[in-house]
Amino acid sequence: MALAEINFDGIIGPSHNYAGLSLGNLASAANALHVSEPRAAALQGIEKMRHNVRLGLAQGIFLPLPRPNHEWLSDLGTTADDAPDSIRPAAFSASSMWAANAATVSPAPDTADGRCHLTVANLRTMAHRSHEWPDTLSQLRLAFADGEHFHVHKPVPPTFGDEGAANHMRLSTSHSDKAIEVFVYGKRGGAFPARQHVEASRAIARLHQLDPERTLFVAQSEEAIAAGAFHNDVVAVANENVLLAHEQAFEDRADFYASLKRLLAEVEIIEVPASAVSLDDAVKSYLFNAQLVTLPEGGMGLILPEEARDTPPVWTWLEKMVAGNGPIRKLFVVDVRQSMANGGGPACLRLRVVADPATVDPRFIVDKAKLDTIAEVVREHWPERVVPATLLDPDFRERIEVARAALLERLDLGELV
Ligand code: SUG
Repeated sequence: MALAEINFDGIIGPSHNYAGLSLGNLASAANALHVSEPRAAALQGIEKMRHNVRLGLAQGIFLPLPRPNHEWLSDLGTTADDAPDSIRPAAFSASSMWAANAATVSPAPDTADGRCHLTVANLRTMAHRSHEWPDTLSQLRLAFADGEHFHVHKPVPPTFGDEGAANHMRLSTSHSDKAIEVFVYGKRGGAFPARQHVEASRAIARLHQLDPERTLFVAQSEEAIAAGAFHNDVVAVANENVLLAHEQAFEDRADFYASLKRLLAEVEIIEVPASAVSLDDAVKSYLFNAQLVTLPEGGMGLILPEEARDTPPVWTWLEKMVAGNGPIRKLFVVDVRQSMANGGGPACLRLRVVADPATVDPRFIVDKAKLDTIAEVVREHWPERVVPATLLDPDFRERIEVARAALLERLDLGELV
């Protein structure tokens, strides 16, 4: 079986808007009620996927969820017409685009039964994200229906907040080797909520049948959460044997690094000192929300948002790093500004699954031609602009439902209606 890392990107949905829904996510707050551009947003996401396909990386997709979520509104005793202003934007949110929050993934080499385990995230901390999981679960159960190779779990009980792969890292000599799985949780974030609870992480490690000797639970630093790192992937990223992290990402970094070195002799820890890049610049630029990937020709590359190049201390540090003799050899810059304005960078937009692509439902795997098809549907159906009042318009509602249905039809994914 040929295991590969497949990046599943969430296609940015036609209802993409800026509603300022995520306390602790500074970009979401700063852009609240601004004009959004769903069509441009989705095309930016597709262009990022095209870029990665050109690099020779395996690429998958997840489809936008049904919005507005009529079932959720009905459970709340209301409808899209009558919903109070405090609820309506949450029912329309396109937040499932941030696929790094869809699930936590433990690939086959790490689990006792030799299957790849996925637990859908309950996302219980933010109202607009708390109703993603039932539709995400249906999609995961379709994409990874092959029970010989995958086990898709329902969410951990919502008492314990779980935000998926954004708070999980895997370190190993190569993707197909048994890895050290690292779960990063928040204790306190001061004014902001800690969205990942340690009990949720521990439950996932048990459900995924991980080896306790090779599983680490690491607290995120309070100062990182307070600075706007609402997920670990805003201050750290790992790929194979490399960990790239901000000096202030973890509460007890010495202890964490010592454990990693003990468990994985080949680990390379690249720490960005606060004296070179402040936490504020790390959060503003999303330097760590890059996709750190192994390139087919060897070496690793960082796929960064344009904001990283626009932040001088960050770019200076990055250029110096790639000029050295380290494992990260190349920098690539992509434009995902529409997603970034809601606090979602290149890494937020994708869920990494290490598996044999032949075992995944092929409708969720894309190549250049399929991306062209998706772009065609987006150009034809996705709205160009959305302002807060747009969500009140019944024609807009119909339009976004027709848009999603058109995409499902073109991709032969009618089951997801
Ligand atoms: O959960 N933003 C998302 C961004 C998620 C980023 N994901 C990772 N770091 N992996 C969030 O805060 C903003 C929606 C709004 O305000 O309209 C939002 O949900």
